[in-house]
Amino acid sequence: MILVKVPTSLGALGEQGQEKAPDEIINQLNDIWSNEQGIKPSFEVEEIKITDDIEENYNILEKNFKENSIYIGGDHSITYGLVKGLAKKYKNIGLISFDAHPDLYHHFDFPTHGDWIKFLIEENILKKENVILAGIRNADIKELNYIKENKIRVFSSNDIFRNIEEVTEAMMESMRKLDALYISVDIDVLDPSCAPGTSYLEPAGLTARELIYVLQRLKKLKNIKAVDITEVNPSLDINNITSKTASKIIMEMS
Ligand SMILES: [Mn+2]
Repeated sequence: MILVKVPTSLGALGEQGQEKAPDEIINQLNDIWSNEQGIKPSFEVEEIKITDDIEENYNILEKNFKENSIYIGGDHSITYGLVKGLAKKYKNIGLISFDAHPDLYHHFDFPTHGDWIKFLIEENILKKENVILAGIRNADIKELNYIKENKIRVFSSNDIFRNIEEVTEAMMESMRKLDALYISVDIDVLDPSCAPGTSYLEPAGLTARELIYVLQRLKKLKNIKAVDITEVNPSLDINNITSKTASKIIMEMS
């Protein structure tokens, strides 16, 4: 598996620390001896060189997108450029975003970590019917209206808690037939007890076990082309819990 470091916090609008995550997460990988299938995957590590121009970075990410890679952010805005890269190679693409937030809140003229999904939809890079938001539990009213108007599929944290099997099955069913699938994980989809090292702590999230269970099932889909893990912030972490959890997610998805 190719691990691609994307060390940036530019899309987080002034927050800092996410740029330190790739090295820390890769460091923690050394402590995991095997994944839960009893396999020790081998990794090749690459890095996308980021500039201090956020819009230029999206072009760089799009141009450097490679299939069968796990991208390690960085703030969640990196997914915008990477999905554009995937969209250049495949026609009908899907996105499952695991996140406490919908990331549909429009801020400025360029995508940020709070609205990148809205940009992808409005720019016709991603069809709204091919988007699933998973783990949502704190949305702005404007975002909720957008979700309703555009009939975007949401499986909230509570939906996953109550019906993890059915929800996972439904995700797989709707994504199975697409040409390519992108899975994006914002670490704040997890409960703060499992991932304290992130900027927007949202109580009552998924446990690490619930997320890993869903991801292990999704991994069976043959059309997954890329995965990313974003918003880990080592500056806010406690005993490396968050970067360790992110490493485990990478192991299970490799
Ligand atoms: Mn989030």
